[in-house]
Amino acid sequence: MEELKSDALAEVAAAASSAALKEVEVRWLGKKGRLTALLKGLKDLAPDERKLRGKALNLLKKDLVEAIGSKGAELQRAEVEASTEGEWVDVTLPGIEPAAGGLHPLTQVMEDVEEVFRGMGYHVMDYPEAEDEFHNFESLNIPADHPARDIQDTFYLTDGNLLRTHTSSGQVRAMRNLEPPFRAIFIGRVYRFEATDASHEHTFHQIEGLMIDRNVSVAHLRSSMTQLLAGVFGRKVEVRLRPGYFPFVEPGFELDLRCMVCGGKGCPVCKNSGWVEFLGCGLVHPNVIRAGGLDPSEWEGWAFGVGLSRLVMMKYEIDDIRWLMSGDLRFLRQF
Ligand code: FA5
Repeated sequence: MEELKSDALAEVAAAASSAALKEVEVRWLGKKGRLTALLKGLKDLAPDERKLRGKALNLLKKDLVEAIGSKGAELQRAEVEASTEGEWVDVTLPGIEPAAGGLHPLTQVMEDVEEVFRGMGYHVMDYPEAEDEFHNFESLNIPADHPARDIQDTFYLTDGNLLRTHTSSGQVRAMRNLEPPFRAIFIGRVYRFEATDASHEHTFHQIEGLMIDRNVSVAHLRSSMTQLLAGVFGRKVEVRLRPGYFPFVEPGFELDLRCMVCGGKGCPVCKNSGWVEFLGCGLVHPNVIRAGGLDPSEWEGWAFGVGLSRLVMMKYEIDDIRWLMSGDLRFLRQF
């Protein structure tokens, strides 16, 4: 029995790998293993001897199972250590930069414009994109038979409302919401059912400015326009003012900007004229003041509406307005 035990334990001790140990286990404890055979043979012995040998064999089996268990753990530890010995981490390697998004150029310029006007004491308001005819047209002195109401220019909704065609739709809302005198801007998306080209989109952004006070003049309007342009472009820009007709202002003007995409030489953005139509403005028509619930003999005002999309184009020299709403990452990654 002692010899058997020392044989078995010697084999366990000599096993150099988990696989070799497994073989030792099979050789002794497997179905046809040495110890298994001895245990099976017990049944042929006389009862007294069976009892004696059975006890000794079971003790041997217990010792062997224990020895195999602890040798197995030891071998496994060594094997894991050996397999990771050649592996290492270089903590000085530069990391992988996570992909980060950025603000759309329209949003960036929108925020710049808001800051310029907040600094001058303007309220920044937000009005609905889905509007009713009253706010988009009637209240602005645009009667039902005016061409701007033509079904071809306006996207009508099935419920009889429409997608605002300009931010001027907020003028009467502002007059009814704010206590005069006040100055406010409202920025947002507007929609027109029109053919697109390098400078025209069906969906674009405008900034509306509105000031209501006593004794308002065109000089106030001009100086605010100049401040807007200086604040947004941060450099001197060339502009020209010409008379313009909008039913909701009197007098009305249109302001053009020297095309910054081509420097005035002529390109598809300015349609080879060297100038880009940039904003409409004027003194608020008395009918609009009245629609806003104010007395036009006491209150006057001026208003302007800028094409924000065109402003972004001029600022970054973008040669086609359709890039702005394209969602094209090759374009957006440049900002
Ligand atoms: C208006 O929308 C008036 N509501 C502006 C206004 C406000 C006048 C307050 C007086 C007082 P107009 O349709 O011209 O006007 O558009 C104003 C500006 O929006 C234009 O000067 C131009 O810069 C821009 N714009 C007009 N149509 C488009 C278009 N399809 N795509 C891109 N920008 C456009």
